[in-house]
Amino acid sequence: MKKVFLRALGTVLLLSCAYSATAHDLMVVDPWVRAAPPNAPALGVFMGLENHSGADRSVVAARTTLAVDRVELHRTMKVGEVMKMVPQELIPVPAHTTTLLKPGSWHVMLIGPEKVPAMGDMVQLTLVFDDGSEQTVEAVVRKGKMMMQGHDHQMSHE
Ligand SMILES: [Cu+2]
Repeated sequence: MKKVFLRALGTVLLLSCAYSATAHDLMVVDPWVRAAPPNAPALGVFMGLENHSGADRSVVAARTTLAVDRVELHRTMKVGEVMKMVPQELIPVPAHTTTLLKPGSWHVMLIGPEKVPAMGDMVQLTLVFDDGSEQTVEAVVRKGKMMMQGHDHQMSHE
């Protein structure tokens, strides 16, 4: 009798875990688009991705309501001797960690905007995750911080 109860309890716990995983265990924090000149060929989108769940997640695609040629997942990394933006299949967000999308690192790239949005405009961005879930956020257009330390330091280093 006790065994049956425990098994039932286990099922309930499993179900509740599965259920909570579909809620917002993955939080998008402070999404923003780097302000760019009107003729910019591409726009960088940055944010924090907080995974509060015990499951590894990844961003596998992104789309926007802004008129653009395409949206790509990028990572700025060293290729040979130079820093380059390299298209990525996914942006990993391991369990219980935060992946920071920031200048000089991971980012979403909006390529070929028909019209570059102005400072203060909101750009709607939908992130698609590997489990099929999606999240839509409004990213504000603002000036990119001049990063004197951290990643951009490496860029000017070599
Ligand atoms: Cu890029």
